[in-house]
Amino acid sequence: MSSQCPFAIDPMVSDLDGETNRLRELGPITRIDLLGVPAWTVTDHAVARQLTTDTRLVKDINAWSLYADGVVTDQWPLIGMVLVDRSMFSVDGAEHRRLRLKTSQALAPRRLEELRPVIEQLTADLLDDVEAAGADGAAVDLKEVFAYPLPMRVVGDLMGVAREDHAQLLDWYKKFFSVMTPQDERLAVIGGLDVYFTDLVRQKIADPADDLTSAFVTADEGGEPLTEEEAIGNIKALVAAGHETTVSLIINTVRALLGEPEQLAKVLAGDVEWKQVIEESLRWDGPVTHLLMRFATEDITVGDTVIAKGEGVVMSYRAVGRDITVHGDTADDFDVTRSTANRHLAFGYGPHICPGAALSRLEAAIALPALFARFPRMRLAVPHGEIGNLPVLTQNDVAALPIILN
Ligand code: STR
Repeated sequence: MSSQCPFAIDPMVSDLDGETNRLRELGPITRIDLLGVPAWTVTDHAVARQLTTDTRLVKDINAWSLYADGVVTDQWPLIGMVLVDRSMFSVDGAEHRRLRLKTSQALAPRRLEELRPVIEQLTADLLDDVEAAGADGAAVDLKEVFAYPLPMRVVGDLMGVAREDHAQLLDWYKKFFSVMTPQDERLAVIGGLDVYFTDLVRQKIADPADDLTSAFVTADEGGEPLTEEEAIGNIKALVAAGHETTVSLIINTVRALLGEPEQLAKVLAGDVEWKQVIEESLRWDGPVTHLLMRFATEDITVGDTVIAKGEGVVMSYRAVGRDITVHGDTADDFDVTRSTANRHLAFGYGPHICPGAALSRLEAAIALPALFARFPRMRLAVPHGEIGNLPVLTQNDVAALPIILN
């Protein structure tokens, strides 16, 4: 290993801002320890752009020496983040473009306009649930009641996942992401997801419907269908990515605004656009803390650092969003009027840039104004500083957001 004492990422996420600052101080690319496993991480905007477009870094886990040599096994708590089926998330080059094509078509901004009324209705229904839960001044956990179900319903409809299965899926994914889940239980969850999505893909092969899963397995002008394994890999990636991250985008934005009443007032007065608020939230408190992982197929020199062939590289997108060379000395502040807000890499960069970016922005742009319009006197039920994160190392997951409606 290239460095003796890599910086250990705190699995309990007890001080995310402090950790982000320390990572940035360690340099543009630095050694970290991920629950006992060493890797490089990138904390710098320019280096992140450079390395997410460098074809010498690949997503295929077989290029990782620690995995190939049997040092990293299924006993590592983060194994599920890197050992995934063949899909658009784990393949590069021309095959990656083939695996991603139908998804980028289905999630193109123009196609998404058809979803707008659906998302508006889902939002209105969930706001009824919030109102019922918060009647008589009771504290409501806005995450659980509002932010959590919305993206799952949207991605579920898109992929053809039945509504009655959402509770089971959400429970599985909570266990999947939490570092506190005992490893045997996590592996059972991964097995359960595999059986679930295998059955779903087989059912769509037998009886295609109007959803993206069916599109994966149906031949059309776009060419050959994906294989069963590829379709399963893609749907797993899309359901996981499509719900967990957007929950955080919505809830972290609410948290930020409730902590800055003057900024919230500007937004509610129409002086700042929601679009701008959402970009600043993505930059400053985005859903993804550390994105695992790419692997070097040859030695790669970055400044005075050499990433050796076979080593793993993480993107610390939260640290990247705080880069002062891009966002200036106030990079650590949430500021809805910031002119550089949209220069974040919260959706990644390069060929693997999030294909769902426009969908998540659309969901947030519908959910947030509707929430504040319905409950304009909404306030936190606990002091702002008491709102902590779940023990999830890779994601920026607020534990709960208890609010009083008026
Ligand atoms: C979860 C487990 C699985 O079966 C497939 C995937 C692939 C896509 C991954 C997903 C994972 C975890 C969350 C990710 C998502 C892509 C985007 C999302 C990393 C490993 C983010 O949090 C950015």
